[in-house]
Amino acid sequence: MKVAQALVNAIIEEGITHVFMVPGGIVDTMTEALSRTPQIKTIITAHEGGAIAMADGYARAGGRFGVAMCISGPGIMNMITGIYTAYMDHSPILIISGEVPTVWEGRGSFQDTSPNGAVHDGDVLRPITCITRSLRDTTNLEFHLRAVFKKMLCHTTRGPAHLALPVNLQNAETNYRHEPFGIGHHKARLLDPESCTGIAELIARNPRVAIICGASASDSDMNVALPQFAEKYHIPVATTFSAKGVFPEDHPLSLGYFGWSGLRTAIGALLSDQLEVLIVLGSRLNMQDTLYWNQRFATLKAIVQVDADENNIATNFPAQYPVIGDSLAFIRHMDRELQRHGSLLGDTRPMRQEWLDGIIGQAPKTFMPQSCTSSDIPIHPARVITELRKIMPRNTIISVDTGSHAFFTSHYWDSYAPREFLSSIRYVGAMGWAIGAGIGAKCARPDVPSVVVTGDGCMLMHGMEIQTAAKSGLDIIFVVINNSALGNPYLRARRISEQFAAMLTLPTHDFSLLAKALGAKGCRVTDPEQLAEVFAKALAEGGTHVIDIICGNYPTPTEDYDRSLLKPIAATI
Ligand SMILES: Cc1ncc(C[n+]2csc(CCOP(=O)(O)OP(=O)(O)O)c2C)c(N)n1
Ligand SMILES: [Mg+2]
Repeated sequence: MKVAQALVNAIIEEGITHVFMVPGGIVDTMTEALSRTPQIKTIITAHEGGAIAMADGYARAGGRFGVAMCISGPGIMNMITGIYTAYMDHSPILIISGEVPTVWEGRGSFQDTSPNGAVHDGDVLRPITCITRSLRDTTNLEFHLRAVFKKMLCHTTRGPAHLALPVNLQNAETNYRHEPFGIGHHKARLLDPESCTGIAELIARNPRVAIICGASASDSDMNVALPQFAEKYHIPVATTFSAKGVFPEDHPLSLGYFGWSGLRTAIGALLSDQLEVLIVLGSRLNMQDTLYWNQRFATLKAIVQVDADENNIATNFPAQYPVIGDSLAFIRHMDRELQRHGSLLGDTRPMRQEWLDGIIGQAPKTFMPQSCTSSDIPIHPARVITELRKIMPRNTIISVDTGSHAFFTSHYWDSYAPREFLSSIRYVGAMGWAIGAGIGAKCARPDVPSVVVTGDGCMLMHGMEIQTAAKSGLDIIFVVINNSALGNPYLRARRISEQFAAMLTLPTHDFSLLAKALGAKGCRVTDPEQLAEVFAKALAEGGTHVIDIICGNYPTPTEDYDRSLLKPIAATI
């Protein structure tokens, strides 16, 4: 068997169903092997930037890993932004690239980015992958593959892993058989119970406790255990932006998400001077998760910070109770511990409820709730998201792009389970990512309804992937918040000058026509009263839909609030 076939077999063994790629001479052998493999659907994308975002969306929605393939040189370079995004968000992706035959290396051959080429792909990728390897001979195939899979999946190093295969080695013979890496390899349920000493007493003595769940906690599959734990001890739960849905956002104990464009209830509770103890599950407490490192986090009585990677603990704020371990293991351990303090926690329940009533019961959980029913023309994005949420089924996977539309979407869209709200706005936020990610998510979970919310600027960057969705027959609704502007910078610019704002406007493109040109169904909406009907029709019809919605540039739900927080920071930069 050829090495190319052995690698394809390994991907099948791991239960992966899709490979996203752009072909080229240097990966012809691999591509041909895929063409003979009915178990894997190979999606040929418009651009390698789309392929890597699709592999990322596939990994995030599916919970395993994604596979992206490309040629050396320009193929890899086109993937850079997507690889960097996956690296920062610890999204596991196997990136396979070809390389020139080893006898051509370093001799001025076309697309030679081998270790001996003028530019080496591995050198470029090293800072943004958890591992990069170039196969030098078949003897070490097993060792290199083990290293690549292990680093890609292991919970401390998880992320994009790169394997380069020179053409002659893709064609070389091997008898390698892949042993799949079972779930135990990357979902270690480890916890250091000693580090939990004293936490039960702390919670029992300080009734105003809240939990904030971050992105890495979503790997712990806590969707059943966390609500049970919260209900049993009556502890409210917020999530960060990137962990939206890890705790159902319509649960009576949900505070919603905290951070940029966060909900009034989450911001009210976590920044309240009554809060005593904050339990942080799987967040590094970075800039976004703490609203610019809000000093309230430094004045709490105690932070209990739980993370499987000790490097993430106490990096931004002191953690009086550092816990190294998995969030689900922590919840289970604390449940056993707290049972011993049951009556004490039961006694403090009314105090917690009174505090919560003051926050949750006070007013709607969103800022500017009136914009959800706005009849304004051009349409208000809050109205778009409100109508969309009403039509789409509860378990819809939504992929959200980067721009002001992201803030409207996250604010007014409720998610109810992990892996159903996909966004790259934690560290990177590259425009157009969600278009590919939504396609990958649909491939990973074909039975779940899928929607992408993007902007007109994002469409100009990666809208060509609409053709990938359409030709693959995928049921995806792409909602374009078409505000004729690079809205996010535009909103800032218009506070400064008309000339500055004018630079950031865009012509009003008709993305419904683009959709039709690319083989998808397209329509345009200008009246908010049409939204519900158009969404319902697209959902019922199936297929790839692009709904181009003419919107205005309204302030984002927390624009004024965010600016008030930024003011003291702005003075220091
Ligand atoms: C690759 C990339 N380039 C630039 C930016 C900076 N940026 C953030 S949002 C934005 C405009 C997005 O425009 P659009 O897609 O129309 O969304 P809107 O803000 O109008 O909703 C820009 C240029 C970015 N995040 N990513
Ligand atoms: Mg725009």
